[in-house]
Amino acid sequence: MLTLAVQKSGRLSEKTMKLLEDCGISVQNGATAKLQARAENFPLQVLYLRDDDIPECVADGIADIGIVGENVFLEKARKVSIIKRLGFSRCRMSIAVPKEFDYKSVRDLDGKSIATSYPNILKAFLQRENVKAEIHEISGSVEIAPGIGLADAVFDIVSTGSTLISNGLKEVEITLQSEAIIIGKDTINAEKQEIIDELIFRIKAINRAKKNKYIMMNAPNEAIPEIVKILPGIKAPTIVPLSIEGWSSVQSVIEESEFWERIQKLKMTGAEGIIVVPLEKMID
Ligand code: PRT
Ligand code: ZN
Repeated sequence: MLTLAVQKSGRLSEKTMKLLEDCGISVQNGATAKLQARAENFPLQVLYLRDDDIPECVADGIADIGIVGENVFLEKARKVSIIKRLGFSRCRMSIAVPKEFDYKSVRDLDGKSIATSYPNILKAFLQRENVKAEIHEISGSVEIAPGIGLADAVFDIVSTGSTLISNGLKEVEITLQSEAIIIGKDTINAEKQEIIDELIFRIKAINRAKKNKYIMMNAPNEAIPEIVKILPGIKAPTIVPLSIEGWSSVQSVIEESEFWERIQKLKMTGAEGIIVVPLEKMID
């Protein structure tokens, strides 16, 4: 049995639960569950915690792995490592100053005070940049600090940037990009490692499917050699004869990023009735 620590309720919880569901793991949701819940069809127990407690819980062995924002993982700096990047809850950590502040470079922060809930990440950044600024740690509503005279600048999570703007601030330094990650200890027993491997295998299949689409079209047989060149597919496209003489149905998998460019080329070959459908899972 593997123990996974996840955020009980917050910006990570919905996508975390959706990920488990997509992996075919049914477990009671954090909103209704108590501290822990056992998955019905997978050797997994889920602990619902505040995100700030997850790195420590994993480091202490209370949970074997955890899902947290990279920002929290870096701030807490526990003896745990990144097992898998998950690509959701993306955000950045930035320094922002009042919009009337004539900011030219990081040197302008020398001698200033910066309010943050992430003192360790900020400290590392200031050291790297050789800036001597005072760090003012506060636990929430960081963005109001300059307005009430508590600090000259802020260091906080930014997603759309609208919170900064509505508080009269402008983003001047992006110090890191963050996404949800799975963290774990470096040493884990073989039985648990096997469960982690199975979980990662399923996550990869889901992520691969998200990046690809299944494409089907009808084409005159003489256009097929050209279409095959445009659509390499996983191995090679599937070609099935249609009931109309001289026509076939061509089916393949295409990467989302190449999608529009290839569609235009396919149309030029004489392909018709092009249908594109999302994929759910894709196994190597
Ligand atoms: O209760 P608990 O301690 O578990 O949760 P929490 O309140 O500490 O964290 P939560 O749920 O707010 O965020 C969890 C994680 O989501 C963070 O650690 C980040 O990794 C990630 N994340 C992604 C974000 C955002 N996007 C985000 N926009 N976390 C916070 N925000 C805040 C940001 O600080 C700003 O004040 O949302 C506000 C709106 O952002 P803008 O830029 O879109 O206006
Ligand atoms: Zn938190």
